[in-house]
Amino acid sequence: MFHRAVRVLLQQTRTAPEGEKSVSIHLVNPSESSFGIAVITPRWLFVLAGATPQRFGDPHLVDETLEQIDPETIQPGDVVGIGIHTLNALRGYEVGRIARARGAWVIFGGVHASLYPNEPFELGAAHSVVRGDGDIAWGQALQDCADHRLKPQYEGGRLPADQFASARWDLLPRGNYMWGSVQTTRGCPKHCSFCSVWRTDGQKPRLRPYASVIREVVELRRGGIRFMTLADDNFYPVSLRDLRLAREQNNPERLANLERIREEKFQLMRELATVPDVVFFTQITMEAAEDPEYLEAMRKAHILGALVGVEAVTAEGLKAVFKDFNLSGDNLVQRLKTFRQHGVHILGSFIFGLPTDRPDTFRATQELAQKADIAFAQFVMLTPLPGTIDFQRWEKEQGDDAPRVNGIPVTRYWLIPAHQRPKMMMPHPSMTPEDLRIRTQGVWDAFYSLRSIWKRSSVTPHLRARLAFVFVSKLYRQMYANTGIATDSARRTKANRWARWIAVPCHRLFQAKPMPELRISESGTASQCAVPTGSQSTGLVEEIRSAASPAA
Ligand code: B12
Ligand code: SF4
Repeated sequence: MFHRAVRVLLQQTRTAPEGEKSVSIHLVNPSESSFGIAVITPRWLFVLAGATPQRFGDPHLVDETLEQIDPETIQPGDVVGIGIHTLNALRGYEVGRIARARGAWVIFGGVHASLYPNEPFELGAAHSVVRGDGDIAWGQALQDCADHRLKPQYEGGRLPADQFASARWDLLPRGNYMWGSVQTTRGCPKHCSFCSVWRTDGQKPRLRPYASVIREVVELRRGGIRFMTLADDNFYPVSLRDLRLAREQNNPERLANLERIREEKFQLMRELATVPDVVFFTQITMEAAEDPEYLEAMRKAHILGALVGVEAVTAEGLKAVFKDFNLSGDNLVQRLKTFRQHGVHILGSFIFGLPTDRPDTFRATQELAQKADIAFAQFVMLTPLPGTIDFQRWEKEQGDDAPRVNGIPVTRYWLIPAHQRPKMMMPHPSMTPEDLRIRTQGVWDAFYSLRSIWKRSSVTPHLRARLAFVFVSKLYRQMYANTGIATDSARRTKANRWARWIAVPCHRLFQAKPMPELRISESGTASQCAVPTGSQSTGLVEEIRSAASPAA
């Protein structure tokens, strides 16, 4: 609390250049639940801090997954930027109303505000909404606000990757996060029916110049963050199949483009491999298992874990979500095992509630998850997320007769308070929502029983790592399963308390000694945006061990 007060004071006393009114900029990541410690840094907060023009001073960053905003910190004339995705939009609107009542300018952004730009005005007391990428539009909105000509809407669009703002990791509060997050690519060429990424971020992968990625990674590691997630939608944007098809279609232009993207990924991984004492985690499609060269490069780059969207274990289920590039049955087990054989541990993501699911799907999924040697798993209930094909279809089916809770149609379920929100939105042909919920909870229980976790933890090299594995498994389960699926508020509160309690030892296990001696070489600084394709690693990272060289 004391540290927070000092931080706020420091930020408020930082004055703007003469002639400009000194206002504070606040960026708020809304959350209903606060745990004191969070697993992954909400990247957008630090990126928008990086996108905030210097003349406005350092923004005051509030991540409500740590602690909720103190309204007293907002003064009349301040600007409050709120980033929302669908599931935290309701709290975001509450924060917007609080900020406006304090006399602040309220600007919304993020995936949900981009999809529903009117909602923040209707419910969140917004003055303005930024749609799409905020890296440049945020600075424009701030300047317009200072010039008293703030527009109601800004179109951030999809920026080319060399215009992505870098995160301001110097503003990262020490000791609150277990994992940092660095994005290397936006966009995904696939088109899964339950996912909005390919529609909002586009199907053309936008790869950041590797030098700017490495600079962020080094900065985080220097500050003592050893574990980092590469927050890409899909770390394998070009598959061997894509290359083969381009060759077969005799399309040299496409082939050259795909080969360039692939080479840029290898270049990045060669550079990541030079960073000492780090562990990365990413999200990847299952197709990567067909590509041993790629998996080997991942291992060398210290990418030791990846979320793989398995979604369904049957061919019919995969077809239902437009993901028939995935495998099913024994082939699926083999594919998932391949990652592990190359030293990449898997967090398998499974969806329950597909129309093709039957009561025996739950047990089959649980057995497959155990058989495939995956380290972690999440079992999510099919939720139609705005911007997806599933949502469009479902909304159309519901028409004007959608069931309502407190007068709110379920097709706007994110506006229903969490404790009253139906757990299963899309009706299933043979199972009731409660049936689906109980069976899903049962699979979480079985996969995360202490006995199963302990057995899986044997993949770790030593006792400390094994303990970390156990704690993280339990934390993951508490944060995502119990709070997400539980219906009654007592269970949610208990799960939150548990998560808070486990988060403390977990965090200690993830802490690492800072490495101030890490530097980026001159060549790295000089080659900022250029990506020399086909070249070997230029070795941007230098570890300067000499006591004589002061930390920069
Ligand atoms: C990494 C990631 C995670 C990680 C880390 C989350 C974290 N702490 O940051 C993990 C795995 C934990 C996670 C969890 C979840 N995630 Co997630 N996640 C992502 C992913 C792949 C990248 C997010 C990221 O860091 N992007 C980099 C930043 C810089 O980009 P950005 O957030 O889009 O911000 C830019 C703009 O939107 C804009 N902007 C954002 N905020 C603001 C605010 C203002 C004021 C302005 C001006 C602009 C602005 O400017 C930014 C810079 O251009 C996205 C996919 C995606 N492409 O965004 C999904 C995504 C955001 N996740 C999604 C979902 C659904 C979830 C979960 C609900 C899944 C679940 N069932 O549990 C949970 C929710 C957890 C939570 N409470 O936040 C959905 C959200 C869809 C929606 N309609 O809301 C996405 C879009 C993926 C998808 N499949 O559709 N996620
Ligand atoms: S689920 Fe994954 S593979 Fe499918 S479109 Fe979304 S990001 Fe791409």
